[in-house]
Amino acid sequence: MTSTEPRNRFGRLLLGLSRTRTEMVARIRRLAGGGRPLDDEKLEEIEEILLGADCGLSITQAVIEAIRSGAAAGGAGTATDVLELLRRELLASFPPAREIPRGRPHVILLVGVNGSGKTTTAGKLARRYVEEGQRVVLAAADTYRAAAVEQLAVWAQRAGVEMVAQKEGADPAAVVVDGLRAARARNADILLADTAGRMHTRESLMRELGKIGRVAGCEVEGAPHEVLLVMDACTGQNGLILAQRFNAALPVTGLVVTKLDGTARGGIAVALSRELKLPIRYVGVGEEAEDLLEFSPREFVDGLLAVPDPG
Ligand SMILES: Nc1nc2c(ncn2[C@@H]2O[C@H](COP(=O)(O)OP(=O)(O)O)[C@@H](O)[C@H]2O)c(=O)[nH]1
Ligand SMILES: [Mg+2]
Repeated sequence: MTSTEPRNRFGRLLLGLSRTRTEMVARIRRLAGGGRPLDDEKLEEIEEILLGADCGLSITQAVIEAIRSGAAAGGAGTATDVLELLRRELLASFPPAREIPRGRPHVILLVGVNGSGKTTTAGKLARRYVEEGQRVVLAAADTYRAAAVEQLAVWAQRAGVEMVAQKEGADPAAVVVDGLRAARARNADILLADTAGRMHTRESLMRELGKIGRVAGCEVEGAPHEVLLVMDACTGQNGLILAQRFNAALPVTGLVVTKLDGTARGGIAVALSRELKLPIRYVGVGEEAEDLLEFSPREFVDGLLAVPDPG
């Protein structure tokens, strides 16, 4: 990190969303700027911009309809108007916040497809919770690859938390049970379990997820208290089906949308939350430990639509 990079959380969010913001907001500004009326051709372009940013069909259509009816009522249709409509529509897309049931230990499972960022997120969360003063145990329940355990071990060491693992090929549910028992023995507040990446189309792997959830529930009342589906922001609209399959195997309580820094299609976060009616718990905006931000709809929308820095 260079000394000129913003260190505060909103700064990190702004930085992480810069590609989407540049593509989407800068283009809308150019298009709608100059006070000329928004004719059909321009509306179509705005539609393309929003779809291109992966805002999804329903948000896009709602914004276009709102612009149309505003224009029909004699509205100016300036860039500021368009962005204000977009802001309102994006904000209205998020489901209401839910109460998260607390447990002791509080059990959090990270699930998702390969490479979505589960292990990294587990590490970042471990560190975050430790900084908040919580006692954390990590369970390395990705038993398919030895490298996954090593990767998590690095994070565990950095965060200074205990990690429970078994040998490659072990039953992931057994690792979670071990983790829970260790967490109880240490009087830990939180048990964070990383799991193997799985394709949502593989029935047996999806069943395994259900089993992990069930055994956790047998060990600790109400567990797993949180099942976080970790999704790469580049997943695109495909992510909807994927999420539905995971949710059917083990009810998902929230989303983590990672790699927002690497895409100009950050609208996907809003679209997923809207369509799945699932809250986003965290967003990933980089590879470092600090690059996992607690999600706030207002902050996210502000970060997405913020006026780009001049120069
Ligand atoms: N740029 C960026 N990279 C990320 C983010 N989250 C994870 N990664 C990277 O994505 C790759 C896969 O992450 P990993 O945690 O191993 O995925 P897993 O297979 O789901 O466990 C790694 O190189 C991570 O450093 C993020 O928010 N931003
Ligand atoms: Mg992993």
